Amino acid sequence: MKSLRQLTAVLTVGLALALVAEVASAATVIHVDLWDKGADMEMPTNLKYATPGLDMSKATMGIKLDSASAPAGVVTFKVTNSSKDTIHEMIVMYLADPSKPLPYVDSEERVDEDKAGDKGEVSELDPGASGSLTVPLQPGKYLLICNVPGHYAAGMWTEFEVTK
Ligand SMILES: [Cu+2]
Repeated sequence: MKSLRQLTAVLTVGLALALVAEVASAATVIHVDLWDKGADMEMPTNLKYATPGLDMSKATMGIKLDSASAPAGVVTFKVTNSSKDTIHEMIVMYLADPSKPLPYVDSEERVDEDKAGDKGEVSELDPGASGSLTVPLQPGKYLLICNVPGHYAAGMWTEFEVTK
């Protein structure tokens, strides 16, 4: 039978390990703002990711982050649609090759989500609405996009990096 002293030592070590596990599993929180300049603005059609000569200052809608990176592990995206009149969403896309554009369906004016490496989404938020997504992410480059028709090409995407 263990002495009280041994038992106390075992309990202390156990508690310390539990605390370490708790800290390691805590999610990094990223705040995401889905913004636009209003539904009456004419949307650009040539601002897709990896388009040569991009001028993102022409974007009429976009995705703003309080941090563009997170350490590998669990990430929680807290997403707010700050638009007055337009539905937006946020999809996390893994960039297998960051030098290549995402697969795009011209007839639908949307990224091909199945082919592109979809890691999860907060879909179709009404103006003023919020939602969240918690997802484990491996190190690498990602793109956060809105895939409402036309929005991605109007500049509604942003880069996000997961570090080791
Ligand atoms: Cu959008």
